[in-house]
Amino acid sequence: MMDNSKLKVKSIVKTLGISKLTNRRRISERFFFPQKENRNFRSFSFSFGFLSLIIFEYVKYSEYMELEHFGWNDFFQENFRNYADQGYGVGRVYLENRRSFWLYTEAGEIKADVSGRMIYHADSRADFPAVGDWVVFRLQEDKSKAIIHAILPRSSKFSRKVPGSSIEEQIVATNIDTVMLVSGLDNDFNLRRIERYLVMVSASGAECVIVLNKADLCADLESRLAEVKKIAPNVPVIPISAKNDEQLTALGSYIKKGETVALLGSSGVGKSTITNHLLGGERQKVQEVREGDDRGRHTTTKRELIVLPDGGLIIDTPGMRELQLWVSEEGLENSFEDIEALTAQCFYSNCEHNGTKGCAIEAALADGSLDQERWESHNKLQKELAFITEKQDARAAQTKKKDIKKITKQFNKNQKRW
Ligand SMILES: Nc1nc2c(ncn2[C@@H]2O[C@H](COP(=O)(O)OP(=O)(O)OP(=O)(O)O)[C@@H](O)[C@H]2O)c(=O)[nH]1
Ligand SMILES: [Mg+2]
Ligand SMILES: [Zn+2]
Repeated sequence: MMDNSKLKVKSIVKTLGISKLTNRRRISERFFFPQKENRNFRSFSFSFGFLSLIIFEYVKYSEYMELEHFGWNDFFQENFRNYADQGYGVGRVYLENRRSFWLYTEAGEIKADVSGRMIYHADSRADFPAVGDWVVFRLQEDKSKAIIHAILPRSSKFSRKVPGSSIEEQIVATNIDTVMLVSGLDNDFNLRRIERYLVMVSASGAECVIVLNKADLCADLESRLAEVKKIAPNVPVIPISAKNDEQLTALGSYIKKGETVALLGSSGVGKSTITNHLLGGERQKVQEVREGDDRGRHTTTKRELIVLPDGGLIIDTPGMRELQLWVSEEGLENSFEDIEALTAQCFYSNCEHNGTKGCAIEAALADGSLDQERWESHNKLQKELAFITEKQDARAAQTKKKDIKKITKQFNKNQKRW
């Protein structure tokens, strides 16, 4: 008598059609001349294939899920394809400290340094990774550290000129979907500074939302809102008080799963307070602003990319003391569409808006439809932009010269070898 388990095995084997595999003659028939009788085997193959496909898709999906958690999408996937074929790993920079980088990867968080080759080829600090970047790396043999070999193309970047006299780009954050431009509704409120930020955000390639924080300290919210809407007619403006959780829900629709939001704005406006409330804890250090000037103490000292419980990503940044442009002419035009439209109406196409006949700008200033301060702010930014562009061009020419020198040197070296 067969025991129970043997019977079970036999019935499974029969169902799957495996028993027929023992018959050699039938094997060739089954594979090369499929007939009615091997229907069981075919159904097994089909089920097996189908199951494998499901498992494969699941594994693939769960991998993507991991990276998507940090903002991975088709754009980066497409740019990573070649590296993936060569066995590289990919991770997102969430913190930077003196040329060391911390990455979110599928296998967890890891510290990384840039490769010697990357250092050799870098012309400026913009050629190094920044917070928000997706970087291509290889793990060191002991797996304790990663070496960054390349930066994947950026979908957006917010840059400024480095503080001081040096003409160099500093990347504040990259691969941002939305910039939340935070401004205080207390004594810190400054329309001209918002204008400057708007030019820079417009050049970054990210969407923009203006967050007017500390509404609890503002006596005339309506007129403040009207003033901001006038200089940024196409940008959503959200008044909140970060200390009030209920009001923070107004930001919810701009913080989407797998998307990155960067909080930018002066020191003390409440960026870290907002971050903490969205996180539901006291993660970021927050400090009282100094008495008298409301300018804070630069409490946050490092940019950091943080994963929120709802799946969104947020970059908390330190308030910037110097905010000098590093943009193209386009950034300025986009943020001053009203002035662009007026300029197009001037009688002379090369109108200098200086007592010229038929000048639409002067007419608008006279009837009050264009604020004198906004006009002056535009001119100041335009001048700054012209200065920067000139310096950038000079620098680019210098770099080109350096490159040619490098290539010539290499060429001469090779010639000698021959
Ligand atoms: N009254 C009021 N105070 C606020 C509000 N939001 C933030 N604060 C206070 O403003 C101060 C500065 O807030 P932070 O969050 O540290 O400002 P920050 O923008 O991160 O500043 P940095 O890190 O220096 O760039 C703290 O004392 C906060 O408690 C608000 O909505 N209302
Ligand atoms: Mg802060
Ligand atoms: Zn004119």
